[in-house]
Amino acid sequence: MSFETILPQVLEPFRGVKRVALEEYFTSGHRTCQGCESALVMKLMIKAAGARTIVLGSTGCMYVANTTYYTTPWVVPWMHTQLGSSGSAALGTAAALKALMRKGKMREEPINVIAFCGDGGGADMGLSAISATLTHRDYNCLILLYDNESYANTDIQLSGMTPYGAYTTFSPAGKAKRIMHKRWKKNMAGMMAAGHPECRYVATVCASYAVDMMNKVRKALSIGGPTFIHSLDPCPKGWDYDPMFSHELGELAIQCGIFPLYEVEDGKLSFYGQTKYLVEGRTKRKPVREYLSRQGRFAHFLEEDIEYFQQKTDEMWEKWLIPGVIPFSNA
Ligand SMILES: Cc1ncc(C[n+]2csc(CCOP(=O)(O)OP(=O)(O)O)c2C)c(N)n1
Ligand code: SF4
Ligand SMILES: [Mg+2]
Repeated sequence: MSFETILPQVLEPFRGVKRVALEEYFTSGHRTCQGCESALVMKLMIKAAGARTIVLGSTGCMYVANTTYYTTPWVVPWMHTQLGSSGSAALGTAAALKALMRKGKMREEPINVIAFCGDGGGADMGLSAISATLTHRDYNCLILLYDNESYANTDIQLSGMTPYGAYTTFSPAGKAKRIMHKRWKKNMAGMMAAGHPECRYVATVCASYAVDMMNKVRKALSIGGPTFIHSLDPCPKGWDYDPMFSHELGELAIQCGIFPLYEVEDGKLSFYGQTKYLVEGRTKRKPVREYLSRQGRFAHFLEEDIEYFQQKTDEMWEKWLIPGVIPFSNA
C-alpha cells in the first residue's frame, strides 16, 4: 500500500443500540458538571471512532474539565490545542501522519484524526482555520463542534452561537434592558456545507439521539477528506436547568424545529430522525415555548419575546430556501 492511497477505515453504521461497541475510550476521571451533554458527546464520538484515533481538542470545558491536573478520561492519544486552532490542529496532524508514513517512520495504516472545538473556539475564534481545513481534500480529518451555546468554561459568556435573548454573564437581563442579546444564532453547519465544495460531508447531530449521532461520526470518518459535524449540547450550568433534563432538552430543540438534524453528503442534503418527520409533515413542530420555558436563561422572557423567537424559528422553516439549512430565498 502506498501512502498516497491510504484510505480511511470504513466504519459501518451501528445498526441499533444493541450493536453499539462496548469499548469505552472516554472513561471516568473527568470533572464536567453533572448532566453535561458535551461530555456525553466526547464519549459517544470516540466510541464511534474506535481505538485507532487521535483526538485534538481546543481550549474550553472539554479540555479543562477533562484534563484537570494529571487526570484524564481519554484512553486514546489526546492533545490540547489553542482556542482558535481546531482546524489547523486537525490538518496538521493528518499531514504529519501522512509524512511519517511516507518516510517509513510509522506503519502505514488508516488512523482517524478528530479535532473538537466549542462554539466559542470553533464558530467564533477558529472559524477561519476550520474553513481553510475544509478546503484541503487530501487530508482525512473530522472537526466536531460541540455547541453548548456559550463560552462556558470561562463562566458562560455570550458567543455567536448563543440563542436570541439568552441570559449570559455578558448579556444579563436588566431593568432598563430586558433583552441584551438581540442577534439570531449563526448558521454554522449550513455555512460550512454551502461554502466548502471540497468538503464531502457535513452533518448536524444531537446526543439525545445517540445512535444516529455515532453513525454520523462513523460516516464522516469513513468518507475521507476533511469533514465537519455540529453537535447541539444542552449545558445544565449555562442553560440553567436540572441536570436530569439534558436529554429531554436536546429532544425539544429538535422537536420545536430550533435545531434541524441533517447531513450533506457529496452535495446531497438529507434530513433525518425527528426533523425528517417534520419536513415530511408527519409530525408538527412543538411551540418553542416548550423549550424556552424549561431553561433559566430565558426566565426573563415576556410573551413578546417568546413570540419573536417563534416567528424567527417559523422563518427558518417557511421562508428559507432549504428549511433550517440555507437562509435565503429566490428573488
Ligand atoms: C486566545 C484565548 N482567548 C481566551 C481564552 C480563555 N478561554 C479559555 S476557554 C474559553 C471559552 C471557550 O468557549 P467554547 O469554545 O465555547 O468552549 P466551552 O468552554 O463552552 O466548552 C475562553 C474564552 C483562551 N484560552 N485563549
Ligand atoms: S459548564 Fe456546561 S459544558 Fe461545561 S462542563 Fe458544565 S455542563 Fe458541561
Ligand atoms: Mg461553548
